[in-house]
Amino acid sequence: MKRFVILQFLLLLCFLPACAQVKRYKVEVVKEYPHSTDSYTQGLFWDGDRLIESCGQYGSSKLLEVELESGKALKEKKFARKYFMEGSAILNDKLYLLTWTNKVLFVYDAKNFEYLQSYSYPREGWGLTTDGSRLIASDGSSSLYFLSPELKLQKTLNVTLNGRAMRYLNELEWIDGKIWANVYTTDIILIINPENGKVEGVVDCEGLLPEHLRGPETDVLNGIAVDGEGRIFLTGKNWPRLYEVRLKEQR
Ligand SMILES: [Ca+2]
Repeated sequence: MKRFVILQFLLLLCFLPACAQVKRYKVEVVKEYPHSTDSYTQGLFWDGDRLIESCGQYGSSKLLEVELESGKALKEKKFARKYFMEGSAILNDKLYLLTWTNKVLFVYDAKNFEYLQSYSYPREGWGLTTDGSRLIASDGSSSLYFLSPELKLQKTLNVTLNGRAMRYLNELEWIDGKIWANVYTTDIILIINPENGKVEGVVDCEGLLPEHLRGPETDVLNGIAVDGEGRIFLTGKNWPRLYEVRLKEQR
């Protein structure tokens, strides 16, 4: 699948110059921080001055509050082996945490990670973010699902680039009125218009984690977070680094 997805993107990128409304970006590293190679990143976001990360895999799924400068966990909640945790987001002081195929979404107290409740969840859980009033979830397809805080489906958004459905949408982040989405198995992040689902920008992060920092455990780019000052942070599954980046538009 990986080869097919990359090929799909290479083809699309070739045609992008003819499509003026889709902007192309690369990323420039502003600053780098340590990131735990034991963290299979599925969700990453800021809650005020707290950096929150949810991590997957059976047997090592966890929810973390991370100290940016050291990469160390300030708070950690581990989960039973049967759960594979996915994306997470905080809305109205509640932390929502998706599971991949367990068909359940857990809700915790945002401050102390104490369990509050759970909802049955009909889709696969991949990425999660919020626009401040609704949750926005991905499930690995080209659709994004807008949910009320009580998990009622309010809108389904089909994401397209030049008219073609963009599958494998993964970790999400609401940045400046747009939805940013990692595309699973690629170094690509899409910037999506939340009204019509059109991709307005393609961010190529190839080379962000240099070869000499890659090991056998290093997995794909996944993890986008923006802080209150608009600084953007990216990492990947089991990456040894978390990067603050800025976009560089390609002409
Ligand atoms: Ca995120």
